[in-house]
Amino acid sequence: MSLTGTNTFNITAIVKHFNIAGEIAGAEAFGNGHINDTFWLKNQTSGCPDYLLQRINHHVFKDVPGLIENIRLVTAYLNSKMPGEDSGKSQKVLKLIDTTDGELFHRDADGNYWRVYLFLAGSRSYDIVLTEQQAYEGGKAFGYFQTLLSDMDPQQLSETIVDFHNIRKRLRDLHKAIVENAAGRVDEVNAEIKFVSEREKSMAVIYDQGCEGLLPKRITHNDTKFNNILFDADDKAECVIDLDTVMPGHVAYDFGDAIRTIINTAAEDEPDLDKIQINIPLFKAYAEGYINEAHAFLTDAEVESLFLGAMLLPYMQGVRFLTDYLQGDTYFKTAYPGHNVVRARAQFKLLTKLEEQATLLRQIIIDTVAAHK
Ligand code: ADP
Ligand code: GN1
Ligand code: MG
Repeated sequence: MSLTGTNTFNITAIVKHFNIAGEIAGAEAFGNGHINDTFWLKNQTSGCPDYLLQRINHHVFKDVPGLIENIRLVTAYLNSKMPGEDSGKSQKVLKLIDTTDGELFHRDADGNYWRVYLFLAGSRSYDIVLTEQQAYEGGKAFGYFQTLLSDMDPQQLSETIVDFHNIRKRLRDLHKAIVENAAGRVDEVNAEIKFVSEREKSMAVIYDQGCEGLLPKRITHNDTKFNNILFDADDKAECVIDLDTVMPGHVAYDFGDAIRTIINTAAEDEPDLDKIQINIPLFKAYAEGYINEAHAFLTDAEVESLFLGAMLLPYMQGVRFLTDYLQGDTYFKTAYPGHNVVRARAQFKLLTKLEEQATLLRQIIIDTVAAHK
């Protein structure tokens, strides 16, 4: 087996634990995810599929068996609701491969957790959205995903990361990181800390409305970064991936995180802040795709919350990157020492741009929903 960028893991030994068809020719480090380690397993036996091997980050996901059980339940539910391919509406559902012990993950002697998915051949994901069609398709994909899960009981799923989108908790974590100053970096980020403080009160609305029972908890994806959708060769959304955070949540978070990664003309970690502009046609296209699918189940309060989600998610993501920077880069994978603060600054610049266009963005959502009444 040829191993490219696979680090020190004994991939050959790990792969033996899974019920894989054919012979794997090699493994290659794959994808741009910030959390898990992903490897593309290439099959050398004709007629047998490729696979995707992942080491699940168990420092981030403390209960891996619970996480895998969530994915098993959600993928089974999606499969039971997905119409046949001839309906023209079908998307693919991620397929977990079982182990020779009949489990859906393998724990190795070093305590690492591994899982294998069927590799969706010929698909691609986008870190930066290029066309309105991609944005529209992305909106449809996440809207459809939520729609299919809208009558599944959220109580069935465990919280794979507690308080994941709780902005009050994220701000408490930031304040603690400032006080502790573990990496000695606080003095470098006074401007960013001020930016965060100025917006603290206005950003808690969704969380507070959720606590008051004004916004329903549904089964949501919670990591709707655009590269968590796979597209086919015709740029049709083929599959929603990265299901580790599928758990009870609010739709505004999914809307906001997708917008965060769609509307930005530059990369999430763009160091040149002048390159960070917003692309409003892509916002409109995503909103149309999403609302076309989801309008039937959204409450009025949820519709109102979508705009707030679009403002909150870049803010919360900036807070998370900043906190990780202050704590010494222990959560997100980084490529260089200042990576997390560059990411935080890029998110705050994006938020500034969104604030400038707030009235227009809110109106686009209102108009899109009104078209369905
Ligand atoms: P992370 O949690 O680290 O972001 P993901 O599950 O999103 O990990 O996977 C990382 C990347 O691997 C994705 O962005 C996508 O490009 C690719 N990928 C994930 N699942 C599949 C799959 N089943 N088939 C093909 N490519 C995939
Ligand atoms: C992480 O795993 P990935 O790269 O799709 C993170 C998201 C962040 C994102 C920022 C479990 O997503 O919450 O929004 O990085 N996932 C987790 O790029 O923390
Ligand atoms: Mg991902």
